[in-house]
Amino acid sequence: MIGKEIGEMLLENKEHFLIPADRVAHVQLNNRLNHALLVLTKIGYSVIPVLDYDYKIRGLISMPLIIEAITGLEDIDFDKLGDILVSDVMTTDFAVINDPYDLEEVLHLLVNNAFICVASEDGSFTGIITRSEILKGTNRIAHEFENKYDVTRKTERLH
Ligand code: 2BA
Repeated sequence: MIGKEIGEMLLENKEHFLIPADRVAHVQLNNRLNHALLVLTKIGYSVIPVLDYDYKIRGLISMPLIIEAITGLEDIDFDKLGDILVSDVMTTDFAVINDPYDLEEVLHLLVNNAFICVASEDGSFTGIITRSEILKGTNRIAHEFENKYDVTRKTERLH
């Protein structure tokens, strides 16, 4: 469990953790791979969410998934980029949590994921929480904790 004081300090920044949906680059289920490749190349992120027509989160698409889909035994066939749909290639194995989210769960999930998708109960995409935003918050605590609290080491138990 996250300690009470540390947890409270982390939560002071809670509203900054979420990058809202309208600022998250994404593609749609029925986009072709050439469009996804263009978006990923232009924005510079390596993985982005895939949404459906109702703005629900359905998967993630990445450069390696795209390249793998057009790679044959001996060659890469770039002509296939215009034929294959994002929905055929995206991964559906990704971290998603419901809003309002539990900070402890977020911290656990970010150990193995660069970002977590956040959705409302009905699956509508709310945004993402990234490692950088959480690291900014923990960095602040590392610098400010002892300005706010008197910390004394507990005496070690004698065995
Ligand atoms: P990556 O694309 O693998 O990026 C890893 C880290 O590199 C990012 O960590 C960020 O610190 C930096 N970075 C990469 N491309 C950047 C860019 N165009 N502008 C600014 N910084 C960039 P985080 O910021 O913690 O992001 C973690 C992951 O969340 C990213 O992994 C990306 O997959 C996703 N992501 C973050 N912001 C996004 C956004 N606005 N739209 C879509 N996906 C986003």
